[in-house]
This record gives sequence, structure tokens and C-alpha cells, in this order.
Amino acid sequence: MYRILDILKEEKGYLSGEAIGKRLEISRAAVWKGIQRLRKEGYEIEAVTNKGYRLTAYDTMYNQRELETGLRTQKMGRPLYFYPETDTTNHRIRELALEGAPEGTLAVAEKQTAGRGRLGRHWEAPAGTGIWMSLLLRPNIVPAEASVLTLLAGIALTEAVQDVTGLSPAIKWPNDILLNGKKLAGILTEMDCEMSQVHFIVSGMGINVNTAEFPEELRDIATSLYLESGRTFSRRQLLQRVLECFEGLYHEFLQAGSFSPFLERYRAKCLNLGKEVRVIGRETFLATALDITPSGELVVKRQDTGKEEIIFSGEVSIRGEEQRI
Ligand code: BT5
Repeated sequence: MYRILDILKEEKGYLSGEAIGKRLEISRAAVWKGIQRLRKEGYEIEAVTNKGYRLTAYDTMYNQRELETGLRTQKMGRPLYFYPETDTTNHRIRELALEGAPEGTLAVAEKQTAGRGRLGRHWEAPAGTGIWMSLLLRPNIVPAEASVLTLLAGIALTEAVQDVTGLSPAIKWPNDILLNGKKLAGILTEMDCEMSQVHFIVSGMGINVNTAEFPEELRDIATSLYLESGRTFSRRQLLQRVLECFEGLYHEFLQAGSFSPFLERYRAKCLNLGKEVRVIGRETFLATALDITPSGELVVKRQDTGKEEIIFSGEVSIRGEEQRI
């Protein structure tokens, strides 16, 4: 049936059942059956007497087939699993990883019923509007280096959004992507490891693409590409671009063996630097964010003691915005 889809995509105009049948050496009845199955999958195919079949807009189609079509990566997104509904794509990748799935395996959900942020927070992931996906990575690194992958994912997300939409989001260290001060996307990196070795890493990414309205509690802090630009975007195109960008960065990271080559790019996009931040960890204190280290940690200067400290992960909010983000 996908061969029928490919023919209709190529043709653009109308094509008779007979002509399609001839090309594929199947009967008109078989063509008709195939068309019915494609319609069931959500493809809109017009049928006009004496003219034939025509595929109408499929640009918004979001399924395994469309996401694989035109993907220009070697590893990332291969294989790709699409779930119309699942609890969280991070779980799906964890299961697949334990079964031995290869690096680059991707889980994409149309809708998540138990989307998660860090520290068990809820992540709103309804159908039809956003990209909710998790990528399986098997880097040969020690656990202490793993947090860098969140930063790489952050660069990939901002660059992909810029390429596809022309909008320029910023990064709030370590895992928030903001547009005009509101949260556009988030990253949840989880790992399975021993003391000295990472078994695998799950890089979960959520992007609000065509969301027109958020639930009350998120309205002041969350945004989407649609809300910021008034335009809708192809989730397929953006998802593919994120994978392409990430693949390049990941490859460069493994070759270099460090985050150093990305520091300048990261600093340029990082909102925290130079700002007062509240660090919430074992201790809570106010500080000025000074820099990012070559290992991806945040350097801050404490306001109470005047001393510099290195923050590994945990919570940092930009002062004055801590209520919002
Ligand atoms: C994050 O956590 O930002 C990580 C989000 C990762 C989501 C992806 S989707 C695919 C994969 N599968 C999952 O289940 N998760 C990953 P954190 O920094 O803890 O932020 C969570 C906070 O963001 C919540 O407490 C809300 O305040 C806010 N929030 C929830 N849903 C949001 C949304 N759709 N857009 C913007 N903000 C949201």
C-alpha cells in the first residue's frame, strides 16, 4: 500500500485506479483496497469519478512512515518507533535498550499519558501539537560526563528550531529551551550505569510546536512556536532537523572526547550567564552565574561568601523569574 502512497505523492494531480494498478501490476480492486488502508491511517485521498485518486495535504501527517521519509541521518532515528499513545517515550526507549536496541533508536509519541520532567514533575504532552521523543545513546563515557549530553541536546534543539522557523530560542542551563522568556522545550536525560561505566543514556526531548493553548497552570510559563510566531510548522520537518543537528554534534563530541569545542556556541545561547541565579540543591543560595566549564558545569559566585562554586546539575532559576520557570 505504501507503493501506492509513493505514486500518489509523486503525481500531485489525479491518477486513475487503472493507471496505478498498471504501474504496480496489481488489479484495480487491490488499488482500491490499498487506498482504503491508507485512509484508515489518516491519509486524505480524494476520489473523483473519471479522474481518479489524488492525495491531498499530507504535510501534517505524523507517523512512522512520514517521519522516516526524507530523514538524512545515518544513525539517529534508526530504527524509529511511533506510538499513537504511550505513557512516556523515555520508558519505551529504556525497554528497547534493555532488549539490546542499537544507538540511535528513537521513540516518538503522538501523545504521552504520563510525560515526565525532572524530579518526577509532570510534562504536558497532548496529541497533535508537539514533538515528544526519546533517543537511545550508548556512548563510551563515564557517568560524570553524561550531563553534557543534555547540553548537546539543548544546542541541537535551538539550532534546529532556528533552521526550520527562523526563531532564535535560548538555553537556560541545563535543560530548558526558552523563547521570549517562556519555556518552549525541555530535555530529560536519564542513564543506566555502573560506577565507572555508562550502559546507555535516554535523551528525552519535548517541544511545543503548534500548541494554541496551554492548561491554566502553564499559561504564564510555557509557549509554543505557534504562539510566538502565529505560524504553524511541520512537526516532521522539525523532528528530522533535530535528529540531524544532534547527530553532527554527538559525533563531534565523541571525536573530541570533551565539551570544549561547543563552549563558545553554548555560551552564546545560554541565558544564565551574567545573571543572578538562585541555586537550589543541598543548600539554597543566591549567586551570579559566571561561566560554563569545559565539562558543562555552571560556575557561580556566591553572594553570601563571595566564593566561586561549580554547580553540577540541580536547580538553577534566574532571579526574578524563579516563580515563572
Ligand atoms: C523538563 O523537565 O523540562 C523535561 C521535559 C522533557 C519532556 C520529554 S517529552 C519526551 C520525553 N518523555 C517524557 O516523559 N519526557 C521527555 P523540568 O525542567 O523538570 O520541567 C518540568 C516543568 O515544566 C513542569 O513542572 C511544568 O512547570 C513545566 N511544563 C510541563 N509541561 C510543559 C510543556 N509542555 N511546555 C512547557 N513547560 C511545561
